[in-house]
Amino acid sequence: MAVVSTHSAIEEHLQKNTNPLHQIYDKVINGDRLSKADGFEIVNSNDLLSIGFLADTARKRMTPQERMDHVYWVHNYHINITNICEGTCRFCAFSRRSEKAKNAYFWSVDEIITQVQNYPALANLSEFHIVSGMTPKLNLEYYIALFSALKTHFPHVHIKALTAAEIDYLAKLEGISCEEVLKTLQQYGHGSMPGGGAEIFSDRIRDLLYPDKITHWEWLEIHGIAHRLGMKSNATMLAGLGENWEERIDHMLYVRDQQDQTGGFMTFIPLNCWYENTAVDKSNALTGIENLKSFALSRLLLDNVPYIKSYWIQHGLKMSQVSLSFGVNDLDGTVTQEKITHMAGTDSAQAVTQTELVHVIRQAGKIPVERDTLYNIRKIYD
Ligand code: V47
Repeated sequence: MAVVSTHSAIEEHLQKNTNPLHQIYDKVINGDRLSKADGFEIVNSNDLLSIGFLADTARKRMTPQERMDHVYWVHNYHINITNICEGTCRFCAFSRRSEKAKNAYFWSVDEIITQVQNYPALANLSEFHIVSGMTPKLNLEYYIALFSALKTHFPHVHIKALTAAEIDYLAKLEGISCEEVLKTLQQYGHGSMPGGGAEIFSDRIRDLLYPDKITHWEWLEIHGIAHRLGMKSNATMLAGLGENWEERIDHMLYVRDQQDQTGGFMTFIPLNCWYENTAVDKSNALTGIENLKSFALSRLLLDNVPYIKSYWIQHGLKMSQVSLSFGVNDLDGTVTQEKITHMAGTDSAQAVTQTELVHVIRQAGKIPVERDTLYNIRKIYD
């Protein structure tokens, strides 16, 4: 009996003119850009294995040969300086309105330095991921002091910090422009920006759940400013807020348009909402299949963003492992000390070890690669 590999069987199936995904297959093979209508075609299909094949083919097309099977993670450490926040986002379980609220906290620079010094794997650390509540005490002067101290004590660690919403807050607090905030912080070691604070780029959902947050135009503009200043950044999409597929597709296309203009996005990260201690209905949660379609769609639409990340803290290590066949090539990191998703009830661990990450990546038939924030390779586990 002839042995037919699953991949060649799927390819044969996609090559048939009668297959609704046939035109998308042609575009992916030719490297042509997919349209919004193509996005709908993909999400309306239940041919999950073909969708995975298309996304993986798109991933391969944009990956240099020598990195073809690489799956990345970074050895990082999260710092959430305070949970006191003036924001009113209804999906947030982390924030506290005032310092008097139960479980409210605010760390001093010295406290943070001591915590990091006590981190057992400090020598291997390559990234600080710093996002926090927005409160007047956390002003530009604080960040200058924090970044200076981090660079003095841990010069080998890259500072990825401050969402666009926090940059906007600091600019308003200090009465200066976002560009001035970024230029100032760059002088003290600010290396790149994380992709948080984007939520879902839909005015409908924003009006319902985060009416006080910066608009999606402002979010994109601030990332554009950072890119023009030579900084790299990431983009997230928080799903499970009651948005529909059109809103998710539009979100991805807004990121793609911005990337065409300023080119500084490294990674796109589809996030999943967790609902404990929030005002969002958990019936909005994405199913497993919707998650896989979302990963695949991100890879297929965002033809100009090099990496797609599954943040295992929110998707779980098992779903993240499967996502590696749906266009994903990054699993984020070791993520010590995460608070935002844990306060909303995620069932993932607080951190994983390198050994666990290497194991799940190898089991997916890929090559585990530890990277730094900017995707320079630190170690290949082949
Ligand atoms: O901006 C808030 C989201 C984000 C909840 O750039 C929630 O490398 C789920 O942006 N359930 C922070 N999510 C996380 C983030 C991120 C994570 C990993 C890597 C990178 C990167 C960025 O978490 C927030 C918000 O969109 N969030 N509340 C919640 N209840």
